[in-house]
Amino acid sequence: MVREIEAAVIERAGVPPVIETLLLDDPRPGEILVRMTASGVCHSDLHVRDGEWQRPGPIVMGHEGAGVIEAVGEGLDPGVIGRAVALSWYAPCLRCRECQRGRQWVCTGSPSFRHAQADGTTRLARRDGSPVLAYLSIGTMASAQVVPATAVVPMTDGVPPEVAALIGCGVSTGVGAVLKTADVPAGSTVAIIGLGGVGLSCVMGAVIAGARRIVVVDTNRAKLDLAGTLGATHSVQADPANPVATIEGIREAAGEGGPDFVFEAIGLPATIEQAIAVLPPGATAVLVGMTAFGQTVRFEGFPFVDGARRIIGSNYGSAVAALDFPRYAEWFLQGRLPVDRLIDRRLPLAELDDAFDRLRAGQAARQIVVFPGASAG
Ligand code: PAD
Ligand code: ZN
Repeated sequence: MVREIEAAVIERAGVPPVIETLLLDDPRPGEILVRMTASGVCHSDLHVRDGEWQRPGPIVMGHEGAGVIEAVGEGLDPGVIGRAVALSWYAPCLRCRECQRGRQWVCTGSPSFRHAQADGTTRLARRDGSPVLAYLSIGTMASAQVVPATAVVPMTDGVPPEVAALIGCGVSTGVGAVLKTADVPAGSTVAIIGLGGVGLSCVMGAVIAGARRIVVVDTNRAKLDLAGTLGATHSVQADPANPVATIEGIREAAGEGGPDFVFEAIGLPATIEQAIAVLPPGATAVLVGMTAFGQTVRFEGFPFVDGARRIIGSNYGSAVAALDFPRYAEWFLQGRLPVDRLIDRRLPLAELDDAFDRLRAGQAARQIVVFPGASAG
C-alpha cells in the first residue's frame, strides 16, 4: 500500500526546504514504517541546508526523530506495531568489523551513508515516480518514514516524544561524548564551548560524570544562564573578536592551569583552535562539533607533544543506540537528565526554515517539530 506523507525536502544541499506531499511505499524485509511524532532541529541539518556539507538530493531532511511503529517488513515481529520508538541516525549494519567489536558509531557498512535502505533503494517517491532519499536513511522531517530496522529503538514508557527525539541525536552525542568517548573521571574539571542541544547535553553528561568544575562558553548570555540551571559552575561569555580573552577566561574559571577536558560543540575552526590552545599539559580536547567540509584547524606541534596533550573526535557520543537510548531515557525519568529543559520551541513542519534561521543566529537551544497526533507516542 502506498501512502501519502508530508515531508520537508531539499532538492540539493544549500537550498531551502520545501514541504511536499510524497508517496511512501511499504516496508520490505529488514525495514520498519514509523509514524513520526517529533523531530528535533539539529545543526547537522543546518550544515546541509546551508550547503556546508554536500549531500545527494532530493532528500527528506531530519535525523533526530521519534515516532510510533505502524508496520513492519516481512520477517519482523508484528507485535511491535504501536510501540513508541526513538530513531538512530547511524543504522548499524551489524556485520562489519567495527559493529562486531561493539563500535557501531564507526560502522563501515551502514545504509545511512547512502541515505537509503540497506539494498540501496528508497521507499519514497514524488508523484511522477522519481525517487527521493531520506537523510541518514531516517529523514525524520516527515509525517511518516520507512527506516532500517536497526535504526529503531523501543522507547521506555513515559518518555515524551520530544525527549525521545532528542535522545536520537543531541543527547546521545553530548552525554555520550563525556561519559563514553572521553570517559571523564569524577572530580575532573571540564569546559564546554558552544551551548546548543549538543553542548547543553555535554553539560548534563559532565554533571552525571561528577565533574568538579563545569565551565561553559557561549556568545549568548541566555545559553550560559540555561547551562547554569543544568549544573554548570562557571561561565565565560565569548567574544569571537577576542579569542585570547576567551582562552584566559576558561583557564581562570577552571583553575589549576586549565581544564582536564574541553568539549568543542560548535564546529568552527576558531573555536576548535581555542579548545586546543586552552589545554594544560596532560589534558584532552574532545571535538564534537563538526566543521564545514574542507576546513582545517591549526595548532603548534611542539608544545602539544611536549605536554602530552590529546585530541579525540567523538562521533555520535560513541553510541550503541540499542543500549544507550534506554539508559538515557531511564535517567530522564529519574530526573538526572532533564532533557525537556533544552526545548525552547515547538513548531509545525511548515516553519522549518524559520527554525533554521533562528538556529543559524544562535538563538535557539533545541527546537522541535511536532507532528499532529504526537501525544499518542
Ligand atoms: P547549535 O547551533 O544549536 O549550537 C551552537 C552554539 O554555539 C550556539 O549556542 C551558539 O551561540 C554558539 N556559538 C557560535 N559561535 C560561537 C563562538 N564563536 N564562540 C562561542 N560560542 C559560539 O548546534 P548543535 O548543538 O545542534 O550542534 C553543534 C555541533 O555539533 C554542530 O556542528 C553539529 O553538526 C555537531 C554535531 N555533531 C555530532 C557528532 O556526532 N559529533 C552529532 C550531532 C551534531
Ligand atoms: Zn544531530
